[in-house]
Amino acid sequence: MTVSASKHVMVGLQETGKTTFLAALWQVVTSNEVPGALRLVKLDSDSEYVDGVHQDWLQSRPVERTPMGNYQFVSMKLGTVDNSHLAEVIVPDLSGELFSEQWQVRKWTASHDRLLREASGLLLFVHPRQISRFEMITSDTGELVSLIADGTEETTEEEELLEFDILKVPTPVQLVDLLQFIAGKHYLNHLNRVAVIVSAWDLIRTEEIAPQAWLNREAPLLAQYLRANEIRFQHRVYGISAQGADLAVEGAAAALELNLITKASERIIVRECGLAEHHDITAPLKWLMDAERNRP
Ligand SMILES: Nc1nc2c(ncn2[C@@H]2O[C@H](COP(=O)(O)OP(=O)(O)OP(=O)(O)O)[C@@H](O)[C@H]2O)c(=O)[nH]1
Ligand SMILES: [Mg+2]
Repeated sequence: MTVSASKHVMVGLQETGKTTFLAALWQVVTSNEVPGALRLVKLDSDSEYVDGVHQDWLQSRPVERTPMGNYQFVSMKLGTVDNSHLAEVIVPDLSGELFSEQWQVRKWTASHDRLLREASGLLLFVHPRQISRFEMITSDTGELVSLIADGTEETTEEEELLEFDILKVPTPVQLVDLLQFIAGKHYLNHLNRVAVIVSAWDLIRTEEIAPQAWLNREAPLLAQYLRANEIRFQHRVYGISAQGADLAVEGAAAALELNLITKASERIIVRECGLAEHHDITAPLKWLMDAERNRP
């Protein structure tokens, strides 16, 4: 039997759905509820943390935010159903603040560096409500730009100049920077697959848009960076609702409805290119593992 040891890292800014994904993943890999999904072979880390977030998830409570400095490693050996392939998946559940801090100070920690040295794939999280966009250049803004260029645009006293705030830079710029950080380090060349997870897909699915098309529209810089750097990073975009519904807005009613679903894994909604919606939240991990299996 082939035993590969691929490691995959979850990255994403604050509150982008990383911990909720982990809780839903735990349900799927331990329950046998989803045909064809990866299953848990062994948990190599303390189960207390993952059990805790899983309990919240099962009871349709939003998981707690991961505090800064809380470096939770969840190390699972997952296998395909026929046992023909096993892979070790280490999913460090890092606080999104760590990534924001990296963006601000332009450094990452030694432990983060060690982790990336061992990883071959990234799960890059984008949350539709947390994405801060660029102002698009419309015909109106185009006119304004030419007025400014001519020097004919006058500023009124009421117009205040805003101080530059690095944390207000649009999310896609921060994510591209994160990928460029990795691409700039030759010793991370083996980290060459990126599964983009558009989380909270329940907020988007009624639009009937494909995840890649959504990324093109909402985060064009990131989509374009990935397209232009296909040789450095292969990528796929997945729309995933790990929670199954919007607990923040729909609250108790949504929780009640989720609790009625007999197989808890069926709360999960996964949308990937060319396939109908399904519940296999291990799909992006299978794709990331595939690169490892195909490595010469
Ligand atoms: N509607 C909806 N909301 C979701 C989903 N997954 C996560 N959320 C919400 O998104 C917010 C952030 O989720 P977390 O899983 O805590 O995100 P995180 O990336 O771990 O956040 P940090 O630990 O703070 O970095 C919470 O309010 C969740 O309830 C989903 O599938 N659907
Ligand atoms: Mg978290």
